[in-house]
Amino acid sequence: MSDHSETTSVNPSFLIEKDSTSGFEKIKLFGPKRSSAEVLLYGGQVTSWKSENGEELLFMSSKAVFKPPKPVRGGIAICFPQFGNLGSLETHGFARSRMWVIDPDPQPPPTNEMTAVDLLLKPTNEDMKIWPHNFELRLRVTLGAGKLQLTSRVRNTDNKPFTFTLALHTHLSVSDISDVRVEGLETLDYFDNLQDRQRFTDQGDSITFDCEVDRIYLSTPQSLAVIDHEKKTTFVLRKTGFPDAAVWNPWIKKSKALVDFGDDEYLRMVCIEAAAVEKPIALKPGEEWTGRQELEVVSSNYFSGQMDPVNLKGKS
Ligand code: TA6
Repeated sequence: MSDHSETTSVNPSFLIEKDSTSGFEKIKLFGPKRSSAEVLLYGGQVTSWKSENGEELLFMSSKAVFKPPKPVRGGIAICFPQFGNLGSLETHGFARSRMWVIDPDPQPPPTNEMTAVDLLLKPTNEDMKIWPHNFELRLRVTLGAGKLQLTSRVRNTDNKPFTFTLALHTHLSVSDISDVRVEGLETLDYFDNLQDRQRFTDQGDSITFDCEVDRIYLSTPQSLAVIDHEKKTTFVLRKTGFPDAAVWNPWIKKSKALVDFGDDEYLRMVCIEAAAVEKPIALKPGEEWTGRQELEVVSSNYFSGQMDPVNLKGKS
């Protein structure tokens, strides 16, 4: 996101700024050293996560469009109440193209040196026409040393049950997709969006990329790893409440077809997303569901090979 912004108000742990390029209000969280995170009130979307040395860790397309109701291409978007395009709603639901508010009733601030902001989305009357269920969707974005946590909570505030699917559409910045490996999904079943969402079993070693990959892995482990060989860094994704995980790289042809995506930007990004898709989450009136995704960036030699269940089998 652009650096030209006007500060509109300051909270002890975060800043609310208006980004003069996009015109959207954004919240900026500050962490140790030069680490930071930015979240747009539009879509409740994380658009930046910087490491302690100030390096941007998330991918944002240089062609992203900041014009509602178009979703913003990149960062971490919330796909709710529908992930994908199988239901009656727009692809990935409407939460990422609505204006959120700062939660007027936030949870207590985090301890252990972390800073957080709590956001809230409730349906408008228009939303109720397309998805006739009353809900409160909360997102807590927490920044710590080398870590970014997103905690999503869905409460059924209606008088009838509803079901939903949800994913945290996470775009990681990588140095070269042909030198990236995803570990932790080996031997699992997945839906392949490139083959009419048919179900397959992964036969491979870790996932590498030499063509478009668009899969939803099912019943996955809580910890996954994205290893960037060139940078010698690994993103560790730890999730709770999210049984599935989506993996996507558009590769050459799809990149050229997406108007809000640079033709060669597929080289520098990969999506890995905590998701609840195969089994929609059902909530009775008054019930609340929580799903959390934590991203941590560590040096690669710490993780390489440790996520592969084949290797793990030999380990106690
Ligand atoms: O998360 C992967 C995916 O579902 C892919 O199917 C691809 O369509 C991607 O999302 C793009 O979604 P978006 O609506 O952000 O263009």
